[in-house]
Amino acid sequence: MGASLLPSPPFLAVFLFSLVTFSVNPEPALAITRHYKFDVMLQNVTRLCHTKSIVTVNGKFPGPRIVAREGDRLVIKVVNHVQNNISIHWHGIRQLRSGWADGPAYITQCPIQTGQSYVYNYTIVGQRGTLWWHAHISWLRSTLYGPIILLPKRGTPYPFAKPYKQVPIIFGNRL
Ligand SMILES: [Cu+2]
Repeated sequence: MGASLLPSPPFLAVFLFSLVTFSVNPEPALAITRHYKFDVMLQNVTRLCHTKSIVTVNGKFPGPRIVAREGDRLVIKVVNHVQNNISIHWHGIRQLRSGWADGPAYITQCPIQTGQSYVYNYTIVGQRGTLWWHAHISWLRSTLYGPIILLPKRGTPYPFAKPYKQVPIIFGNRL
């Protein structure tokens, strides 16, 4: 009598599996992993009729933009091809359980040495908007930087009217 009120074992197993799966990862199909490669290298750059060899990411100044949606995982391999030790800080990103990916050299990581690489791996949680990344060691931050654009989840509106167009504007040092 009392036993007939209990759910059958297979039903209970499916229910518990769903409960555990969806409480750990509520939207498994929506978030993706985005891969980037940052080659830190010297590059001749001309500004205001003046050419100078500077440290860049992928030969670009300002550096490449990172684009992700809220909930996405970012996997960014940084390879150091210059003579200086480097690290990259993902400015404003909340590093939840990924503090080792934050980037300040000698604080959360050893700097990446010449010829070495490091893979930054973190997830965007509860953030959208435009942030930036930059070198977090010595004077290298003066030329190593670029935008991080965090879009809302698919189907989630901006907390304001949807912009017609977006153009990141980055202020930096004159070379
Ligand atoms: Cu910063």
